[in-house]
Formats: sequence, C-alpha cells, structure tokens
Amino acid sequence: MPKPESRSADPAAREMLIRAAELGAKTVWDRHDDLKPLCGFGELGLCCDVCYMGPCRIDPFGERAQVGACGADAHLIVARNLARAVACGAAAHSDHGREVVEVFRGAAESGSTSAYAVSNPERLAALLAEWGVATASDLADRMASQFGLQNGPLIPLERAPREQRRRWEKMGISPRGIDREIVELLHRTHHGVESDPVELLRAAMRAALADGWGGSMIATDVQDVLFGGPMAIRSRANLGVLEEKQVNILVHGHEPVLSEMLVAASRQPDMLSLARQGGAEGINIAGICCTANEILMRQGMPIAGNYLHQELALLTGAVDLMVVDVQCVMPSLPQVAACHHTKVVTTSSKAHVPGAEHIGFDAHDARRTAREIVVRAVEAFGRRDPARVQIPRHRMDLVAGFTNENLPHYLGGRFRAGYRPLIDAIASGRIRGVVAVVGCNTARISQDSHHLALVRRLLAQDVLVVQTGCSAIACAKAGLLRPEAAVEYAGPGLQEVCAAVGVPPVLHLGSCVDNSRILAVCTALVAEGGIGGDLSELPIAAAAPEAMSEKAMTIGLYAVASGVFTAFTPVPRVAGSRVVRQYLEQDVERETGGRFLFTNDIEEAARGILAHLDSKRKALNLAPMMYQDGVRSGGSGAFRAMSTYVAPTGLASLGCGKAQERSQLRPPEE
Ligand code: BF8
Repeated sequence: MPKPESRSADPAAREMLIRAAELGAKTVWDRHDDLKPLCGFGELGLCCDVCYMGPCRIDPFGERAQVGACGADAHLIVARNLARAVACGAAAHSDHGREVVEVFRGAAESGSTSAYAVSNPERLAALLAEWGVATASDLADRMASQFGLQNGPLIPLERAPREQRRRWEKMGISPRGIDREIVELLHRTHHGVESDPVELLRAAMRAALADGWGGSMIATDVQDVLFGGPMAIRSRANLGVLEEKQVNILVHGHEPVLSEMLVAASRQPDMLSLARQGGAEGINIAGICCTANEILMRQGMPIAGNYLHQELALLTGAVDLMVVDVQCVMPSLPQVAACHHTKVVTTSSKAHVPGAEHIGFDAHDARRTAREIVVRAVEAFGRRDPARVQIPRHRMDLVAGFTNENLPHYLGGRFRAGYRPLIDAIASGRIRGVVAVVGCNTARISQDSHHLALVRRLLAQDVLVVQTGCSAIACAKAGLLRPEAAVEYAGPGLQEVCAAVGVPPVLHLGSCVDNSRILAVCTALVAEGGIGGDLSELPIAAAAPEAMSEKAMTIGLYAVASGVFTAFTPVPRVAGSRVVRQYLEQDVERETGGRFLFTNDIEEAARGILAHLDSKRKALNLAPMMYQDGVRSGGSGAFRAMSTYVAPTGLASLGCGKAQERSQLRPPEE
C-alpha cells in the first residue's frame, strides 16, 4: 500500500487510510492508482469525442494525426473540451441557484404551505430595493426569470465595477440569461459549429460570468434571505467531531435546503428523546463538503471534512447515516458504507446512487422528510458495533461566517463600518494584498498539502487570505481559521491588523457558490476607493490549489473574466494547445484584465501570486511593504504598530464567549 503520507497531509486521513487497508476497503486513492497510467491524450485535452466518427486523438509529438476526422486541430479540440467543462460547472452552480429560488418562491407566495420562511428581513428589504420590486414573491419571480432571460444583461451584473462591465460589453461577453448562455455554449461546441478556439473561450467566459455574477450570486442572496445572513461563529473541524455516544448524521452535498431542515429536525425534543431511547446521548449533525460550509456559517455545525474525507468518514464505523443531495458525491459511498452499519440516503430527484436508499426531499414536505431521515439514523445507531468504531482524535477549533455584508463591521467597528481600515492597511504596506484560495481536493495531489503550503506562504508575506469550499475546510482542519493562526503564521504587518481588528488571518466566506461573496468584497474595495478603480487594478489574486471539479474551472474562468489573476493547480487539460494556453495565460489580460497561471508546482503558484500583487502595488504607487523579512522598514497606517502580538484569549477579540459557541457573534464595538 502506498504510504498514507503521500495521499494526505491530514493526520486524521492517514489514520483512516490505514484503517481502510485493515477493512479491505477501496478508496478514491486506490481506484485512482488502479487507473494509472492515466490517458496521456486525455490529460493534454487532445482526445475529441464530440461526434461518433471518433474518438479522435491528436499526437502531441507531431508524428501522427494532427487533426481529427472533421479537420479539428489540437487548439479547437482543447478549447471545446474546456468549454464543455465550463458549461457543466456553470450548470451545476446555477441549477443549485434555481432550486433555492424555487424554494424561496414557495415560501414567499401568499397562503404558503412551505416549510421554509424568510428569516432575514433586512437582507430581503435590501434586495427588494436593489431589484426594484415590492414583495418577496415579486423578487422570487424576478430572480427566477434571470435563468431564462433571453436578452439584456443579468440584473446582478449591475453590481460589478463600471470598468469591468465596459470591458465585457466591448468583448461581447456581457452575460444574458444563465440557461441561454449555457445552451449557446454547448451548441457552439457541437460538431461543426464554432471552429475558432479563442472565440469559444470567450463564449465560455460569458457562460462562466452568468454563473459567478448570476446563478451563484442569486443562490447566495436567496440562501441568506431564507436561512439568515452568517455572522462570525466558532465551531470545529475534522473527523474527531464525530461523537462516539451520539447518533452521527453526516450531511454531504451542496444545497442548504436539505441540511438546514435536518439540523432543525435533529434538535426537536421528540427526536432527541427517540435517540435517548435508542441508547444514544444525543444527535450529532456534521457536514462534508459545501453543505457543511453552509450549516457551519449559519448554525455553527461542525465540519467532518472536505471532498477526500467523504469515504474516510464512513470508515470510522461511527457514522450512522450519510444523507446526500447534489454535486461532489462519490458513487462509491454505498460500497464503502457496507464495511459497517452505515446507511447512505439520497434525496435529490437529480441524483440517485445505486446501493443507497432514496428518500425524495420535497420542499413542501421537508419537515416530515427530515424527521424520517433522523428516525432512520436512530435505527441505524442501534445496529452500530462499538467494537468496530475508530474515530480519529483530530479536531480543530475554527472561526467562520465572514461575508461581504458583515466584514465592514468587523473591520471598521459598529459605528464606522466599511473597508477603509483594510484599504489603509494595504495602501500603507501592512497588508500586501488579498488572495482568495478556494476549490477542491484531488487524488492527484496529497490531500490539503497544496492548500496549506500556499496559504502559509501567503500569510508569511502579509497577505490576507479569504476562502471558500473544500480549501476553507483544509485550512480549518489545520488550525488556520483560528485567530491565533496570525501569531503562528502571519507576517508582522498582517499580525498587527488581525490583532487590531480581531479576525483570523484566513477568513472563511462560505461554500463554492459563495465565491460570489468574494466578488462582492472586491467590488466594495473598488467602490471605497484608493487602491484601484477596477478589479484588475487591485492587489488581489485567486488560487485553486487542488482543483478537481468542472465547477472549479468555471469559477476560475469567471474570476479571470472579472479581472483577477488566478493560479490553477494542477494544470487542467489545456497543455495540448499552445493557442489556448497563450490566450488564457497571457492574451486574455488585455481584454479582461485577468489571466490564468496554470502550474503543477504550488511554489511557482505562490511566487506568481506574490509577484502579481507586487506589480499591482507598484502600478498604484502604494507604499513599500512595511516589513521585509519580518523587520520593519518604514510606512505608516491606520493600525498601531506592535512588535509582538498577544494572542486573543479564545475568541475574545471577536466578542465570543463560551455561551456563544453555537450562536452568532456580534461585530466588535467601536
Ligand atoms: O462546490 S470545492 S470538491 S465540494 S467543487 Fe466539490 Fe470542489 Fe469541494 Fe463544493 Ni466546490
């Protein structure tokens, strides 16, 4: 068996990989190894299967076929494959958005029998004003219409900086309705339609923008209206959050419509007494992947792990029931669950898994279904064999729940809320810039190792890191989401800011659809003024250090289309085309202001990001960095210089006492 260290940087994962071998269970790493060597044509993006004459494969060494049967060359084939991935990623996010809009519509209509209701009237009021409608029902209708909008730009696009919108209009990629962009992109990749690879990449950007500034942004807004706007909150992460003496239910997938209702059901007195009658001390709900981020942000529920933890969690023998909805759910789960008593339940009409039980989840009957799932979990607990349970002891404290709505309060205080303190810290050289580190795990890279290496490297260089998705979970498990991480990892300038403001150096902003929150933060920095009039002028960047899913490619592309330098690791299937790489890594910058850096080397990604931040600082004529190699070299700013930073006791700096462990934290007083 390969060494567990080569498969994961997480000690809990390594422990469970040894357990997998004992149990004779195959995991994603074993299956990935079984496939090696991976198809070289596929890895380069040079295999075309869009018609049934093929599949056609282009010889990368130039000795055999250089075009497919229809005449498509390497560049068109690579661009077409990439465009199809982007369409699928955009479809996944945006269909999630549509789903929550439909739940919102059901909750908003008069005489509603929906189990859901508006829980955030302030956010609703702000959206009503922005969208120019009078009622929640009108808003839901208007949002739903964005998916099928045939002409004219999406309404949320208005939030983007004017210069960015001007660029999109000039390029002809201002997105229309989400469905329309995805359908048109797929049409253009059909055999014999768009044959210009660069035009195809521009069309892919248009569909990606429809996701980032459309489907995903709408999803985030609606979820905040229905389930509440997150505030800083503390919790724990890693497999050690599973409880030996409680019924453990893992929620996995993406849409909080399911997970929020399960959390509510698990807290009902009759469900708790059922669990006690079954011999359990309580009901413990924990999450995997993005739905974990959703219920963490709003409810403080613990996170069991990120993408590569989904099978490992089942191997503990402590999970009584795993309930899934859509996206990033491995079809292998029922086989792995069969090692123990664990039940796997699917709930979405769009996502069935052979071997799992399907309990259809309907928003109108959500309470009953959620309770039924909890009852099944309690029953399964009765079949648990305590002698076979092995829960890794690893679990880590964290603070999550930052958003574009609440960050101004944490940064500026209650009476002077705003991004000015952050902008001053950047302008004065205390903070080098802001980098979004997001995305997945992949079996191609030792789990979490790239996320941790990159984030630690950036922190040491006084870079404030914002996160979503499985990357945020990777850093949570490693303790980087604690305020104390500033002392342990941040450069002196960033330490000073974290101490003065009382936030961790790594800010958790939610799930993958919540990358829209990061776009909103960047837009707010532009609006506040002083460090650039456009996203492409800001000292900001993005990275997907362990990208796996098509959604990650879509996110990367809308970041680049929005003017953001984006490091993407490992290299996606573009290496087979010089034209595609040249456009996405260089030429696109003249059009959108952003560009990709594709690399397999995380140190090269870090160097590229830091060089990019410094070049933007130079172009804006910002002050030199205040500290070089930890030594103060000059500068001034809004924060008191501190040579040593005293760690906040617990989360005192966030106004967080013990009683607030699972409650929302208040922004700091002025
Ligand atoms: O949407 S980061 S592995 S869970 S795709 Fe999937 Fe990637 Fe995780 Fe969330 Ni995002």
